[in-house]
This record gives sequence, C-alpha cells and structure tokens, in this order.
Amino acid sequence: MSKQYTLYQFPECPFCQLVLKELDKLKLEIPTKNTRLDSEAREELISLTGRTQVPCLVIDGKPLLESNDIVNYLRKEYAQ
Ligand SMILES: N[C@@H](CCC(=O)N[C@@H](CS)C(=O)NCC(=O)O)C(=O)O
Repeated sequence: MSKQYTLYQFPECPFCQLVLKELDKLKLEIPTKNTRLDSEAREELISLTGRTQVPCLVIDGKPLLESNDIVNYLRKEYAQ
C-alpha cells in the first residue's frame, strides 16, 4: 500500500462492521483504533473531524467518513 491509513472504529458498531468486512474481503491490513476503548484515539478523531462518528478512514492524514464512502473507496483502490 502506497498510502498511510488508520481506521477509527469500534467493533460493536454495525457501520464499522461493514468496513471491517470489506477489509477482510480485500485482504487488507490497516491499523485500527478503537474509539470506545482508547480515549486518546477518540480525541484524535475529534481533532480530525470535529466529531466522534465512526467509522472514519484517515488516508494520508485526511479523514473519510461514512461507511458507504469508505467501502467504495477501498473497492476502487484495491478490488481486482
Ligand atoms: N451514516 C454513518 C453512520 C455511522 C454511525 O452512526 N456510527 C455511530 C456508531 S454505530 C457513531 O459513530 N455514533 C457516535 C457519533 O455519531 O458520534 C455511516 O454509515 O458510517
């Protein structure tokens, strides 16, 4: 992967599950941060987006919100 990614998420969130499933399907390993368990991660997310909404995929420092948009981005970049 040429880009740097971080996925802010928590696994109990159904929208996060959609993204996590897609990562699995595409066999992509992306660092994740759990905003429910990790208060520092939650603060980072607020700094990046002004809110606590997950999932949020940070791509080279730029946040992408909305599970559908994240899944579409991943498919466009990495689906064969
Ligand atoms: N439309 C959004 C919905 C995401 C959403 O509602 N996430 C919830 C957790 S399941 C959340 O982040 N709630 C806390 C907040 O909005 O600050 C998506 O599809 O990603």
